[in-house]
Amino acid sequence: MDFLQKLEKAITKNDSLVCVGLDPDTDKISEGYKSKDKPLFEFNKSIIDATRGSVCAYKPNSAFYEAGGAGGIQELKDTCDYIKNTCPEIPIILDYKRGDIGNTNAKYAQFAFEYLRADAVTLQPYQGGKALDAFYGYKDKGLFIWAKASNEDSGEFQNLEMEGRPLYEHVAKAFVGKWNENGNIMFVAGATYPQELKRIREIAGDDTPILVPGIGAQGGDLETMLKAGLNSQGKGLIINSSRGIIYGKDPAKAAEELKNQINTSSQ
Ligand code: NUP
Repeated sequence: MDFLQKLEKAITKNDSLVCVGLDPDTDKISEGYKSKDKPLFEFNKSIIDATRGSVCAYKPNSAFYEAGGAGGIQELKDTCDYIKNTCPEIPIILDYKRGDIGNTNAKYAQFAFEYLRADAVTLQPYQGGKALDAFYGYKDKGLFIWAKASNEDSGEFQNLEMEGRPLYEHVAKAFVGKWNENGNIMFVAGATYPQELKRIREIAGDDTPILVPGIGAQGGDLETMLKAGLNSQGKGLIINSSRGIIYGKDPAKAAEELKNQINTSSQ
């Protein structure tokens, strides 16, 4: 089963477009976890146990694990293995944002897909589509091109006008067309820029999922984002929340509430 099929099945099974971001911060997790041998992994286990029936994907961001050195990488591996063992139907999107020259990309792809067994990764488009060849070789995996970032001032380069349209539109057009031979290219677009999200949806068409971070802690408006990004069937979005769910008093309830809010608004 390829990534898109797996995602579709998870969306249907849990009736959910929610992606929980597994971004455990050693400064933020409670004392009870800090004293454990593998604090990030133990924290993640509790989040996964609480939310696996409410999500369509998990998105660990590699930065939160790399920060801890070798131990952190081990906890990322343990987290991916735990998802594979306890809810193999839920795809893992490794938020990785890699992109380099060809032979280096081959190593990034090997780490994500062969060592961690992630189902999808996020990638940088800046080095051009051809350089990502090593990733295209993994035809069953999902490749999320980071088209429009959620951060303040992400337009500094991404919205620069060239040949009559902003850079992020060139990125979306090239990756959904020229570089999408295997039909596994998707996009990342921040909830904080609904107009840009709308344009990316128009360019990407109905069949391309868009991963949307930026609601919850970053303050993106859910309703506006849904209006801008849903496809004509009221689907096509993977809606991420990390801090807004994992640090709440009751992550299970927070994930369910987000799922229900999305489902109510997208009908
Ligand atoms: O444009 C982006 N904005 C963004 O926040 C692209 C991303 N991949 N992210 C990631 O989504 C970010 O690095 C973090 O892992 C998650 C958002 O987390 P939160 O703001 O919901 O806590």
